[in-house]
Amino acid sequence: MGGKTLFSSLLIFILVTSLVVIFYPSPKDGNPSIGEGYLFTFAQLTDSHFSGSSSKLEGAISWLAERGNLSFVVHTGDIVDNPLDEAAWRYAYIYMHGLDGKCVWAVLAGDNDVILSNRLYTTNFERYFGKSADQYFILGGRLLIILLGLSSLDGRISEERLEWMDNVIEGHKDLHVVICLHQCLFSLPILSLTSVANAGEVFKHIEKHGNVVMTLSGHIHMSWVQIYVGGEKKIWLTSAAPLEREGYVRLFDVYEDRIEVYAFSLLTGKTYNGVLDRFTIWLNSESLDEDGDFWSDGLDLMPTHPLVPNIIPLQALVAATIITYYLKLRRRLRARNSKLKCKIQRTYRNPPMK
Ligand SMILES: [Ca+2]
Repeated sequence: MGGKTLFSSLLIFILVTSLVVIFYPSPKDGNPSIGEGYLFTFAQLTDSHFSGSSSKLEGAISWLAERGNLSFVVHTGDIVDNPLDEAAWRYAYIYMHGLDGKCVWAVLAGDNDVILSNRLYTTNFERYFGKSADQYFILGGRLLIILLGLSSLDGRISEERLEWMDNVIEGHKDLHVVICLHQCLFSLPILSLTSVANAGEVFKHIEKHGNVVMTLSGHIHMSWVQIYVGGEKKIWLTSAAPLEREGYVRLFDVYEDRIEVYAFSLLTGKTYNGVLDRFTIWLNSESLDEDGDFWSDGLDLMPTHPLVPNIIPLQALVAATIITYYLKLRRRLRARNSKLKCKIQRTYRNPPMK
């Protein structure tokens, strides 16, 4: 087998395995049907990032308002693109109030809502959505939802606010806790600067409690899931794709024993079935490897994907084998060519006697 063929085989293998990973099918298709133990549904929108008006936000809110079983809607920040855009704030207010009488709802501040050119502008956010950066809601006697809005230039959550959070959680020990904040608590290698600046401090506070199950964020404009293992219980750290791009709306069906997470876009009519869009959080799970890929949750790059990261060492192993085989083959061919050359030279120096 020639070198070109070997490398072609390697590229094909990497391409095929990568495609298998990307298009790995969800265990279920379409919206989940409501099963036994179902309690209620809540929704998350994030990063609508609009100037002037937004048919995407208006459409998403209208669609949510028509759903009969929705308990709560949270917008996790960057509802507008510019904190000084008065028209955008007026429309944001009108759109969100479309949920009045339908369900409880809340908006928390993101960096685009309150920061412009490295200056803090909270006036419009406070005028249209309230002064307090921190709020909490109790849903169906099951969930405690805590909102930590962005209120400083560096996005840090102060010790005082974290102590407030501790007291709220301490007062609701019987509830499962969901913390909403614009920036993520996890950091990705190329997006490490986008997480909460003092995430370590926040985790120290969260770890004091055994009932925090999930965090909801936006900001990085992509769906992602990581599981933080620490304290008494693991915590699902999630971010949702932005509303501004495809009209992404994330939904959470809450059951007695689990939360089914999925997503839909009214704009494209698309149901999102990827492993980062659709997954199940078991509220009292004892498992240390939720996706069964032999990587424990705390180390797993994608803890909802049963092939990742297994597929990465497999690709590396196949690549290393092919490269080793190619190098050995090349060395052998060179040795053979060298012997042949010597033989020809000897033949030339000692021509056969006539
Ligand atoms: Ca795993």
